Amino acid sequence: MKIVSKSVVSLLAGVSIALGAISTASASSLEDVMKARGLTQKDLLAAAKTYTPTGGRDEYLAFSSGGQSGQVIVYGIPSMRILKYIGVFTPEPWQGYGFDDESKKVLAEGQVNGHITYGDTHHPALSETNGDYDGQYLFINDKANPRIAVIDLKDFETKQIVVNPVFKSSHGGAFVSPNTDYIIEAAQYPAPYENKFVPLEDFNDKYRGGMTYWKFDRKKGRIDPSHSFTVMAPPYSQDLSDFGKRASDGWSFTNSFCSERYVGGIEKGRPPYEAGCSQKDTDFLHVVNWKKAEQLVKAGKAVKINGTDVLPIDVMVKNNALFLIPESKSPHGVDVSPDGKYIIVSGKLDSHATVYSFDKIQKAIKNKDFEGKDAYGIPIISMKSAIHKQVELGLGPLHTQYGSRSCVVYTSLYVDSMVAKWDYCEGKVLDKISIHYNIGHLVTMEGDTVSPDGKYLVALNKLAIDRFNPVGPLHPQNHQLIDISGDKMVLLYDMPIPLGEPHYVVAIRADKLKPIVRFKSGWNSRTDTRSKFKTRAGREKTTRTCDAEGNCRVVVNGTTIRSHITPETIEAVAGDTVEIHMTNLERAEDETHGFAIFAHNVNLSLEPGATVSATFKAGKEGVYPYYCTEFCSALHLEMEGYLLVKPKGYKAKSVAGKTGQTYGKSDYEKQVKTNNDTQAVINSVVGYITSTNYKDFPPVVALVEDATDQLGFADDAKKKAETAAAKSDWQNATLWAGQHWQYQVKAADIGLRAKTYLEQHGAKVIKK
Ligand code: K7E
Ligand code: CUA
Repeated sequence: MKIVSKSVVSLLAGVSIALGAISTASASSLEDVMKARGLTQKDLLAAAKTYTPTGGRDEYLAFSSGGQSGQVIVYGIPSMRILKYIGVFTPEPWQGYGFDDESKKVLAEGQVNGHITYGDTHHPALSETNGDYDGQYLFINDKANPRIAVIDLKDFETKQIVVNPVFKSSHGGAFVSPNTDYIIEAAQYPAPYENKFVPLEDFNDKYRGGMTYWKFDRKKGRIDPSHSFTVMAPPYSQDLSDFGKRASDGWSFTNSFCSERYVGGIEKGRPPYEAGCSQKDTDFLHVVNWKKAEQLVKAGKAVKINGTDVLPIDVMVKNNALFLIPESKSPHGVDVSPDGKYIIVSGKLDSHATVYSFDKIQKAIKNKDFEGKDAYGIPIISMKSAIHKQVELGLGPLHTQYGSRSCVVYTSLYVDSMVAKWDYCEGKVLDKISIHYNIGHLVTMEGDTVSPDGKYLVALNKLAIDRFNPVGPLHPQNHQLIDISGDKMVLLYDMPIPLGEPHYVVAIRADKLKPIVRFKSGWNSRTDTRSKFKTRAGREKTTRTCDAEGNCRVVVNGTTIRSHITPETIEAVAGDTVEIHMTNLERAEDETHGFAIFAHNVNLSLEPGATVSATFKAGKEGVYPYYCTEFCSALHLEMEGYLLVKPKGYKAKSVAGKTGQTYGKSDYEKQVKTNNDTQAVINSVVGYITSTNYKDFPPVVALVEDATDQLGFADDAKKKAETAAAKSDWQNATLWAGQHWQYQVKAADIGLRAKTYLEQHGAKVIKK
């Protein structure tokens, strides 16, 4: 290929250098590197199991709670490379989340008390079909301000946040029923359902716990609060939950701590919560027939509290829909086996894990084999009647995940800082591995579904202590990747998580996810509808209208495309409300533009196809530059403009534009020469691409479409240049010829990307 334009050469040089470097041999041998870095054969083997060469993909994607960051972290397994932070309960500037009007609405609908800007996320849950992940939706709870968020995995964006109408905190959520009919959210700290003051002396009578069953409308992809309901529970601190599946479908399980109903108050001389809440040897596992509860709500047996349906305890008891079973001291995890026949509960203050048999529970219910009732009249099934096995695992067992082989499970041991692999059918420990340090949850691949894959386990460790370079007193968390494909567990990799305390992670086979690469044109991604502010190329406009009281509104319908923002100036008068609606006209993969304005907290992310809005008050007169925040092209820095806020009553002196440079005929001719040379480069690239079977490569087809668009714009600019030249208007002729060249460069850049892709993916030349 003959490269003729110097500027194009420098612009495109990077591509060929990168290609040339691939074959350059490393200066040192593997042995040298091992010696220099002090690596063992075992390290190399671990590295080979996680290392993912450039362009490689992960087998699984993990969705991690972002803890107090109120976000979700997405990373690949086994590479442990972070791919995305999804803004959920907290504004996330890069994605424009909480900055554009569309996402502000999502956050506002999920608002508690008007000013909450964080969430304490604990448990992400993937949507399921027949108990298996289907890759469509992700849900996550906020413990601090009891809420559930819905994230659509088509675009990895938060679509909805619902606020629990009766709880004042929530922990045992989000977990989904096998067909995602419901998402459970259990309370944690008991509180009155009504939003008013109730003294702690009334704790036993007026404070309540409970389980909310949020109805999910899959067709709309949203939770339907009007068909959701809450099962009231005693003021025990409900903790984790899980839905029954297969054998136990229709039931759900929620454990609890502090069934002592202890109320602390050290400032009044009372022993603290931690003492009062761990005195009894057992707490209660709540067993709920949610399908029965659903019928009771439909039959009008619920009462309305704060506008939501609540099933009182006595209604649940009378209809055989709520039972308790004792469980070991301060339990934490509750995890239903893939076949639904067993429920494993661990007690933080007990060295055992307890395996309950669903079959035995049902028998006890049928035979009314109860050891008594609690203070609220709920029948208690005796532990003895419900237990399949109790297994001594080690200190501080918490959470359990299932493996691919039947009867094999993995349980985290918080106090021991270990993972125990054990057989819950036979009740014996198979293997243990040390982790670093103090593990909370753990995740195996698709480990909470009806068909776990096993393969890898990630230990979600609360403390990192000495594992990483020190970065001050606040340490990252440590997610450790463990190979569980063999009999012995093998530690492979430490990944620091520097964004809050993730409690739980779910991991799905990557090929189940089918995210889009661009939005339909003019898309409002938060409502999943065409935005009414969608603007086409050439239809950009700015209007200013005032009402009778003299309140004025500037409405901008603008667009972005490499490398300009239309309009390039926005004029307003001090005190105006400004509404900016930007449509990104790009169709090319990964061509996102940003839009930020000085001093107005306007910061948008415009993914290809998206229409995004910002409404703000232009309060003070002044000059406010705006620009594109994504390095989108060689002329990204020139993607700029001005918001001019004029003082009231300002009169312009002249309408003519000013410029610092004038151009003559020779400038125009020089530019035309450059353009012709560039066209030769483009023609040669186009010649190569069209000689191949490029249509077999969808990413290349998309690039070719994009390049064709750019060349269309180029033609338009060329005509404008020629019209100006015909009138000897060399100033405009030169500038439009320059614009012509801009489009050519973009087309050439895209063409070369396509060419590189074809060469690297073995495209065949099919015509000469
Ligand atoms: Cu931290 Cu599931 Cu909230 Cu256990 S939870 S660790
Ligand atoms: Cu668009 Cu930078």
